[in-house]
Amino acid sequence: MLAPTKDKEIVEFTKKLKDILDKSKNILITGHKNPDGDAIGSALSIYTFLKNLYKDKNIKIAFKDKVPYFLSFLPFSDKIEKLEKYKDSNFDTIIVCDTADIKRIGTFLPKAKYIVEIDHHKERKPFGNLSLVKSPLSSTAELVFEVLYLLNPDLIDLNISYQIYTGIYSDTAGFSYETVTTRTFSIASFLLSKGVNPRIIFTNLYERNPYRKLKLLSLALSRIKLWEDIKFARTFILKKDLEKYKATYEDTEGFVNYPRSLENVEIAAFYLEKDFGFKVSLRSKLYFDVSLLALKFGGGGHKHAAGFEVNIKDVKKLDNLLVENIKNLIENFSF
Ligand SMILES: [Mn+2]
Repeated sequence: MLAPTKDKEIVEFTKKLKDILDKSKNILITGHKNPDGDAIGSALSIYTFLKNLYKDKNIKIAFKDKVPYFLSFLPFSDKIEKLEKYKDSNFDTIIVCDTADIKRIGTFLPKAKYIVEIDHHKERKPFGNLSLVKSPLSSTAELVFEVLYLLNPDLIDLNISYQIYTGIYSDTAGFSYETVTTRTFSIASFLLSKGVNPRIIFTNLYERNPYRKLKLLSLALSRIKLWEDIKFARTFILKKDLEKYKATYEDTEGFVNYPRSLENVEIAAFYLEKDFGFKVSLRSKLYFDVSLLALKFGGGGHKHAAGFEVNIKDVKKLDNLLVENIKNLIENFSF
């Protein structure tokens, strides 16, 4: 049997959260825009748990954007609504998962007496009146698991196990980051004991690519540019490419991993053209902290995965800006 965490902060938070939830009639669970496996997995697991715990409360789950196709296999993903629907609503409690800054919600948050944050990002702008933040930590889903397990381990069913496992798995690229600890594996082991089939999760996350995505990927691969001196590689996708293949933004998910996979590359970027300019995803392989690079452009994230948005419309200009900033960081941090 897995022992519940003894972490004082988590234990204290869980007590306060239980208090708030007991008093709440209307509860909303949400997370950041363009939601990933961790945001959706964390939020869905809380939703499912609270539905198991309270039969008489009004519990909703909503995001700014729709659930990406590779997460639609998750139990109750069909319950996820658009946040827009609740913009004039009043909730007793809103729980926000995996969100470092209220701006990352992507839209207005409805009114609430209590705003609860659960997150694992290092650089944050706190916005809630009750928060639990642990960093470094594999995922928000791991933190949510600790809280739910403290609340009542018997309520963690197979549905919740799938939701949590997916959150941890996708935020660690399949348990491959150094944020993965022996505790992460103990939790994964507990989830497997509930009946999770890891193959189902892997296949849904990574082996449901639409044909158009691979066409788009071949274009992205053909555009990889490498700066050997600073171990940097990047690629990009433009709006007109998406139009050509009738693809959407979510079809570019994971593209940044290809320039990173090059031998001798430490830092990788993927530029995705948007109306305002480019959304830039950053990745590092071993030692470079891309969250520092993202911060220079008003973004953020983690050591190995970060991002920012910029209103530059020219790829070359963006290249030059990134190269210059990487060079500066390398000097400062002795690469
Ligand atoms: Mn996360």
